[in-house]
Amino acid sequence: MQRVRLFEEATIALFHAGELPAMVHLSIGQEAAVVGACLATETSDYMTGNHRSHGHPIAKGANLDGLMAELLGKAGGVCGGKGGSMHLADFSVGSLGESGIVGSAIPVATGAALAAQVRRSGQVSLCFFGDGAASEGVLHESMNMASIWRLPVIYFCENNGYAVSVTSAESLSVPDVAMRAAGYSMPGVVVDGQDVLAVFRATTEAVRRARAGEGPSLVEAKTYRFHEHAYGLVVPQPYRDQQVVDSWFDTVDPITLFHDKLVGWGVLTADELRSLHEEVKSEVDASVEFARRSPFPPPEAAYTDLYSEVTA
Ligand SMILES: Cc1ncc(C[n+]2csc(CCOP(=O)(O)OP(=O)(O)O)c2C)c(N)n1
Ligand SMILES: [Mg+2]
Repeated sequence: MQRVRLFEEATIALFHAGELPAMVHLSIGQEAAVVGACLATETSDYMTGNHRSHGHPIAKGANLDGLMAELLGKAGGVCGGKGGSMHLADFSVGSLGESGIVGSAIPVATGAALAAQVRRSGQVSLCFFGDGAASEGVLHESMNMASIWRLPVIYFCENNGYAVSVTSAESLSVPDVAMRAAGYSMPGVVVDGQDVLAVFRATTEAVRRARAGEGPSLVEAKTYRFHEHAYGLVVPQPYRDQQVVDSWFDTVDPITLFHDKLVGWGVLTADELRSLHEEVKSEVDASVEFARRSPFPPPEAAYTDLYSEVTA
């Protein structure tokens, strides 16, 4: 969770320094949902994200250097600098990719689950999406097919309460996205998205089910987006009380909540947590330096990676 948080805080600094070629969608506040879910999978399992997905490959184990260089559009980036913040993919950790088109990775994750089933590889596919995407047709078509074919997929909704400025109460026909699982004969559970262990437990059960051939599940983590929809974006109409949002850092910060638990249980001391923080900070700083040193891709690179190489 610290890796995700500090990586994203570094992107805020890069944005202000004018080094970031685009806006970034931050998952600050949502780290427990991101990390708790990924921890329930193996590195070899598949994962897809969305536009708010720096944390997903990080939690899946991706090296920070390649991710940071990708955000700066550099050749050393995990996609050669051609994808940027919203199109990270790192096959080495099962991260199949993300996209700025809301909902577009949902059928990709479903297809990956079908491939795993056909190959009997034992892999599962973890599919992240938001509350806004939960009302797109593509999720419903995917869940229907996954249920009929008992595909090993975990549909994981990070319900942060908003799709840009539209509240989930305004856009959802049901109080919980998880209720929609009933329409596709799969379990649907709501979990406290600020509690990393609760998310881990709920996702672990969904992963167990998927691996046992029992089919897909839907997990909904109720969480909070602490920053604006995209950092640097100004939404002309105020849609939430900034004082309330600011108070979330004191009341529902998943890192502070887990920190307090670990200290309370005597698992780690506050000093040990501070040095962990410093260790991660150095790792993130090193990734920024790596990204800065990496060159931009040459113009000819525009003509490569256009088609996949089909291997036997
Ligand atoms: C198909 C599509 N429709 C609309 C948009 C514009 N858009 C970008 S992010 C977003 C909101 C997505 O909300 P949600 O799924 O809840 O994810 P969150 O941003 O809250 O993480 C919208 C409408 C888009 N990029 N793609
Ligand atoms: Mg949302």
